[in-house]
Amino acid sequence: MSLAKLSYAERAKRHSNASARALLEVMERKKTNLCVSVDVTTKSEFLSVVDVVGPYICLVKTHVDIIEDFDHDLIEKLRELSVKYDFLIFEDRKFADIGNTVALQYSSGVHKIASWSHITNAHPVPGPSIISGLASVGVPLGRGLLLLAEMSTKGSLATGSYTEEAVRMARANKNFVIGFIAQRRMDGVGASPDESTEEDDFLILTPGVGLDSRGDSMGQQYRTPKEVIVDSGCDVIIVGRGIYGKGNNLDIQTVQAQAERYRTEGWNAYQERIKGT
Ligand code: S5P
Repeated sequence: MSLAKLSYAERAKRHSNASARALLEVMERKKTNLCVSVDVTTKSEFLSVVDVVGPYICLVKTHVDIIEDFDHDLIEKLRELSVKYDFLIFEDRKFADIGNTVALQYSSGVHKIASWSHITNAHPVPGPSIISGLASVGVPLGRGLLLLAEMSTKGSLATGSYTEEAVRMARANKNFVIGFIAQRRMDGVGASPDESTEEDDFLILTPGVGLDSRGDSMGQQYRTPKEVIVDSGCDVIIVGRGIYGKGNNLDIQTVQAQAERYRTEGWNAYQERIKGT
């Protein structure tokens, strides 16, 4: 049976990585597979969005380098909110350099990502050394890594043999790589015919999700939660502008209503998937 048919709770029990287990557990506990991507540029907007979407999400995705007044007080407040509302934190850093450099970018600098972000991600483009570099920092802290096996944008180069190689790199590093940023399940992708991959439980976190639009003017492409969770077997929907909007004026009531709407759509789709035969 494909692991896509198992409940998040059952998968949590079987998973060996602490951050993957914690994510699956919180998804089951809060009945949500919604990750909100909070791509706003000030601390106050960031914290008001997180405060209002907190009850509906399993994960907050950050781009801390776009916050103009970033400081560690923001991280402290984000941590407090993550405890108050019970969600995990994912810094969408998209590391892409040699092992030594990414280890420093992950542990040090202004942001000290590894100290607060349960999950981060990396492009597989440099090859396996990017995983060993990041693992030297992340494994002792119980962190998890996602590889960008595919992207949501028009004309993405992350296809075919590149995607297959990303999955092979993940299989060789299951102590740290917990899954993929991808548009579909990766079961068996890139495996040789005699290789057994049935027990691999890679989480699929999927951006490019929108209910009211099919894309933006800069190459982003959107699919619905049902297309992503039921048709493509992904686990977590990542939603940004579909929830916090596009303009400069945040309307907090709309943000809350949209978070509730995406949470319901995502959870219903998941239930349809695990009940389906
Ligand atoms: O392929 C990708 C990978 C990522 S992580 N496509 C993406 O859009 N993302 C991220 O998801 C992107 O950096 C942004 O933070 C979010 C999508 O935002 P939205 O406003 O289009 O929903």
